[in-house]
Amino acid sequence: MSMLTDKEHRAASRSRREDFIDVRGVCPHDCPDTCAWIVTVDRTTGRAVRLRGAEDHPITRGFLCTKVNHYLERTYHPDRLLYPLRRTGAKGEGRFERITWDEALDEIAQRLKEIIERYGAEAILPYSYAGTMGIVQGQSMDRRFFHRLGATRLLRTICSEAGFVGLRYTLGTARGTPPEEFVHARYIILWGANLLSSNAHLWPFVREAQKNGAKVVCIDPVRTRTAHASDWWLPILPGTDGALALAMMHVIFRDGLEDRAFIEEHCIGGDRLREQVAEWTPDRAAVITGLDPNAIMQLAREYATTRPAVIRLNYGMQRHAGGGMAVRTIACLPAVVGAWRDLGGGLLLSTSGAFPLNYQKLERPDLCPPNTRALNMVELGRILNEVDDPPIKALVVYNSNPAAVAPDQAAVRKGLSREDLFTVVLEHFQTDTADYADIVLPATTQLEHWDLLKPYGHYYLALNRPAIAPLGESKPNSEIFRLLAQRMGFDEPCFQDDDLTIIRQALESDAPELVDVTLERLLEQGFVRLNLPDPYRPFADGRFPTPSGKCELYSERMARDGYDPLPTYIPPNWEEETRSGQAGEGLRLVSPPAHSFLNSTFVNIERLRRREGEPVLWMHPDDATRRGIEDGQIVRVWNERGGFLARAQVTEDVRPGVCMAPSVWWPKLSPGGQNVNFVTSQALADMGGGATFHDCVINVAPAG
Ligand SMILES: Nc1nc2c(c(=O)[nH]1)N[C@H]1C(S)=C(S)[C@@H](COP(=O)(O)OP(=O)(O)OC[C@H]3O[C@@H](n4cnc5c(=O)[nH]c(N)nc54)[C@H](O)[C@@H]3O)O[C@H]1N2
Ligand SMILES: Nc1nc2c(c(=O)[nH]1)N[C@H]1C(S)=C(S)[C@@H](COP(=O)(O)OP(=O)(O)OC[C@H]3O[C@@H](n4cnc5c(=O)[nH]c(N)nc54)[C@H](O)[C@@H]3O)O[C@H]1N2
Ligand code: SF4
Ligand SMILES: [Mo]
Repeated sequence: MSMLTDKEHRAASRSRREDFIDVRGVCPHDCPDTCAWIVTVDRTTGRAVRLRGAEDHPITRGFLCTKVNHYLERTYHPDRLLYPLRRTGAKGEGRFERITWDEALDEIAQRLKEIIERYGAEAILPYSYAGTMGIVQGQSMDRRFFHRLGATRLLRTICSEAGFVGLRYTLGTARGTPPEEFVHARYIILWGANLLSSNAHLWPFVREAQKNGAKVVCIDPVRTRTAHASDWWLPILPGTDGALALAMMHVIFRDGLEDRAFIEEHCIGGDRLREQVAEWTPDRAAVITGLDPNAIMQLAREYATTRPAVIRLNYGMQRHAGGGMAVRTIACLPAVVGAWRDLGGGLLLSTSGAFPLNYQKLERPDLCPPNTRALNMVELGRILNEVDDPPIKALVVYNSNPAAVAPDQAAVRKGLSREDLFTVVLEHFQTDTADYADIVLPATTQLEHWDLLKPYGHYYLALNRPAIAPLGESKPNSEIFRLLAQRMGFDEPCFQDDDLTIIRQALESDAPELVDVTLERLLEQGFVRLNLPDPYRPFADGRFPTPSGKCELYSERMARDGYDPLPTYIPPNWEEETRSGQAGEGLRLVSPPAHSFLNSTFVNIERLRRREGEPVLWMHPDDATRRGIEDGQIVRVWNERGGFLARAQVTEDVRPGVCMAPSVWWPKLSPGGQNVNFVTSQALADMGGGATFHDCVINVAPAG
């Protein structure tokens, strides 16, 4: 790795082996892979000189992705925030002056106290997501602080809530087929999942299965890298996956391909489901999904008759009005065909439900006054502009970049610009969000702090050791909230806990999965597999942790919560907008992860930004021609909420009627200062208050 200058290289080759030390850690990013890594540190300089994937980790298998291979470059980037800053220019302008930590913390504490005095603590809103997925830096001291404060609670829904809730209705938990067991599968459906870009460590297992004769099917409106590497691409219309799954079940029941024994023994509602899907002919689903009815039939038959069969569902397909119900419906498929019986069969959306960490201790929800209000992070624009009684007067942002990633940016920025809003941002870099801050606090990166990481794509818990000292005056989030707690006069002992104590507390649990999972083992080995059977077939003999103990094809709980208790189809919002003519000549837009970025992280790393090029819009030749757009031309994309500029990439790799914008660019590093989230909407999905980023109608025209 060329993290060394020439001079350092010469010094390194002179120095002795014992001058270097390997430190075990783990990638903090919001990615299912949670890779174990090894950092080589030059003891003579204290500098990290090399970063590599752990060879002995069964999922990481010695490699990191395109983005994190450049984590050292990010850590030592000349733009790293190293000192606390106070705003001197207008909000959003980005002019700041250096101040001391004491000045920064005193000012924050004083402003928060004034706001509490005048408006009550609910006028304060924390805003965080998964900039780091670490328990210490994002799910402990911070949560304690805001609970004790009595601040408005944040519903962290922006990514996975709709699908998570839908999955739980059917299976009772977020668990699934372990990634390493995909090698045994003979039929693999990648459903709204671009593995090669966003779940790279599952791919080698899929590839191995494919080499052994498995068929790999990719269901995605876009012919992604992953679709190219698959055997069959089904270019579905966005937000219509539920209809496809219903038609698959129609064919399976009609042709007698269901696993009657599994349904009888381990499911509830088999007969009612059979009746429900009777109307879902492939012809009907074809009109909705834009797929060929014969393809739907073939998919259903192959899926039901090839074993083991596994579905990798990812979160892209649930960012729609009916995203929760679609996941709930697809999650019925493996039970209907009995795929859970087989090693390498089943379904994987998330494994996060398998990690019963001690959240009571970590987050101390008991410190939160009863009935404290909760607001949905997807609606930040609405919250900052419309919520009253009390209005939000202080916003504390950490592990998130809402001025890039939240939908309906015009509303978000109008809110962030409010002169009466006191905003604090904990960051590594001067993001668009940090430009709106009153106070910016420099945070440490994963090389500089302790943490514990719980993956959502496999079953290995991992420990992160700090490898280097904090750069500049940066501090871990945990330390910043400890210091703020002191300033606020919080004297509960939990505000004194240091980071290793927090990690110990996370593991204090009687849950069987955590038996023998201890800090000592983590310190020794770096990562530990949960205490689960090996190999692990989560529902091979049923035992679904639902209220009935069965896979709930029919769900009493859903009926109680106001949903159809049976799988059904909830159309995307774009369908209504298109039908009512409201959308005019509108195209549908999806904006999934760019290969070289991680949400909005890494966009400011030159090497990765160069690789991504510039904001682009993929569109089908038919759609381009109709609008007089040529490949390579700059286009304006807009709807009633706002717009952005992109370079048209005219390609048959996206289905007609759909455009794709790889995301999430920093607005301030984009032409015109706007990104895709100026057109996405704050509308919520059907379940869990989830976001609907890919449920979006746009107009496109050559830029004037
Ligand atoms: N490189 C990279 N990796 C990432 C991320 C990143 O930003 N960059 N983000 C991380 C995060 S936060 C998450 S949540 C995960 C998962 O993030 P996801 O958003 O699930 O990402 P993908 O796996 O790329 O799956 C998205 C795919 O779904 C497709 N899609 C969109 N709408 C639909 C639909 O209605 N139906 C179907 N069938 N497909 C649809 C998109 O075209 C895209 O190819 O990835 C993580 N990994
Ligand atoms: N159009 C569109 N929008 C999307 C999506 C999409 O697919 N399309 N995906 C959505 C999804 S799935 C998600 S999960 C959200 C993600 O949204 P966010 O969770 O906001 O993710 P990032 O954009 O990566 O921003 C994380 C920020 O946290 C900072 N950070 C990282 N580690 C630390 C730390 O230890 N301390 C502090 N203080 N800061 C840290 C990083 O520097 C970075 O600026 O975006 C959503 N937005
Ligand atoms: S972003 Fe994902 S694939 Fe890349 S190193 Fe981190 S965990 Fe691994
Ligand atoms: Mo996400």
